[in-house]
Amino acid sequence: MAKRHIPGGVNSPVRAFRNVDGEPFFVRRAKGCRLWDVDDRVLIDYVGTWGPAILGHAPQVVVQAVQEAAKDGLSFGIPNMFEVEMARLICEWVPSVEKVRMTSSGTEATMSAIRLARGYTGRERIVKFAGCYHGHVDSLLVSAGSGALTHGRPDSAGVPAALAALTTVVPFNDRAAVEAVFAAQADQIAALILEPVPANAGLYLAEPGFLEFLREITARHGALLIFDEVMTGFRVARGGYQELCGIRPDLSCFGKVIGGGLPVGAFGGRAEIMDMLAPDGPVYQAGTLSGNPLAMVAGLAQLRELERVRGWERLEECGALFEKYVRQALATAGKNYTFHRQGSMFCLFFAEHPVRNVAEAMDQDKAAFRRFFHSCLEGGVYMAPSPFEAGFLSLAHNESDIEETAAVMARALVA
Ligand code: KE4
Repeated sequence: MAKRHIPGGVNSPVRAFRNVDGEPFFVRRAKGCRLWDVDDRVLIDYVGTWGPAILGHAPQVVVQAVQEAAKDGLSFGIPNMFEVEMARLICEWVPSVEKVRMTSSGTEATMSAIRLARGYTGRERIVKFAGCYHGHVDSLLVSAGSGALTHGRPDSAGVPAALAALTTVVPFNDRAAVEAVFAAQADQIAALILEPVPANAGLYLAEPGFLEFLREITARHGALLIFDEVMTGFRVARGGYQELCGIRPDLSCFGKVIGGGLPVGAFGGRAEIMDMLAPDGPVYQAGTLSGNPLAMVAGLAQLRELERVRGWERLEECGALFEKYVRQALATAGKNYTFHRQGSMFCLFFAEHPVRNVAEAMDQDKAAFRRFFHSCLEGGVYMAPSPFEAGFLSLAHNESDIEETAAVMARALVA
C-alpha cells in the first residue's frame, strides 16, 4: 500500500532500509526510549527520529504544551509571541546569533543561509566538505569534481550542472585542500559551510585546530563561515558545538531538537547579515508555517525542560555510560572497531582504522554492519539503518536499557 502511493513507500529515503537490504517496519507508537511497531514488537530506539527526541519520545511536558496551545489555533501566519520567545531564547543561548529566522526544516534553513551569504557578500561560490550533508538543497547536493579544484558536479539527478559548478567540494580535515581553494577562488567564495561534527557519514571529529583554521581563513578572505548545527545544536551543549569549540560562525543553522518533534528549522547570525533578509533587505526568504505556534511551543517546552533538568550534563553522562558498555561489548566480541562519540551522538564503524573523513568512513565492512543491524533488530534494538548515519541517545535511556542493549550488541557483533 505504501509503495503504491508514496515513492519507495517512504517520505524520506533513509527510512526505506535500502542500506541494510531490508524492509522497514511500520511504527505504531513511541514513548520514552522505546518504539512499538504495528505487530506490537517493542524496540529500544537509538535513532530518536534522527535527533528531535532528545527527551525521549512523547515527553509529557512537550505533549501537554502542544495540546494546550492547539486549542488556541494550529497556525496563524501572523506574528505571535511564541516565535518571538523562541528567537529570544536562541539568541540568548547562542551568542554568535544576534538575529534568527524560523523555517520548517533543516533544508530550508541551510538553503536560506546559502542564499543570504551570496546576497550579503555579492559572491556566488560555496565551499562544502565531502561527506557533510546539509539537507537536499540543490547547491549542496554536489560532490567533488574530477580534479582537486574543479567545480562540483551534481550528486543527484535534477541538480543543474551550472549550479553545481558553483560549489567546490573538499575533503574534511584537509587544510591544504582548503588553502588551495582559497588561493584559487577566494574572491568568488560567499561561504564555507560545514557540520562542525560531521554526522551524516557516520560521525567523526575535526582534528585539533581545524575549525579554528576555517574561522581564520574565511575571515581573512571575507567569506562567511556557516555552522550547520541542525544535528548538534542544543544537543551537544546548550549553545551547540560552537559553545564547546569556542568558535563564532557568521551564520548557524538549526533544526530537530528546537521543534520538539514538530517540523522546524532556523538560521541566524550577525545582525548586519540577517538584516539583509526581506522585508528589510534584498534577500527574499519566506514560509507559510515558519514560526508555527505548535512547533514553537513544542520546541520551547523541550528546550526549557533540558535546561531545568541539567539535560546536557546528563546526556554526556548517558553517552559516557553507553560508550563504556559498547567498548565492553566490542572486547567481548573480540572486535577492535572504531567507535566515535560526541555527547549523546555516536557511531560504530565496522573498521579497525582511524576515521577522519568520508573516504575513511566508507572503507568499512558494510556486510558485517548489515548483519549487526538485523541481529540488533531481532534482539529488540533499533539502530540507524545505515552505516553512514549517527546514533542518538536521549534522557529516556537509563542504565538498564543500555545494559540490555549492550548484551544484544555483543551477540550482534558476532552475527
Ligand atoms: P531536514 O531538512 O531533514 O530537517 O534537515 C536536513 C539536515 C541538515 N543538516 C544536517 C546536519 C542534517 O543532519 C540534516 C538531516 N539529517 C538527516 C539524518 N542524517 C535526516 C534524516 C532524513 O533525511 O530522513
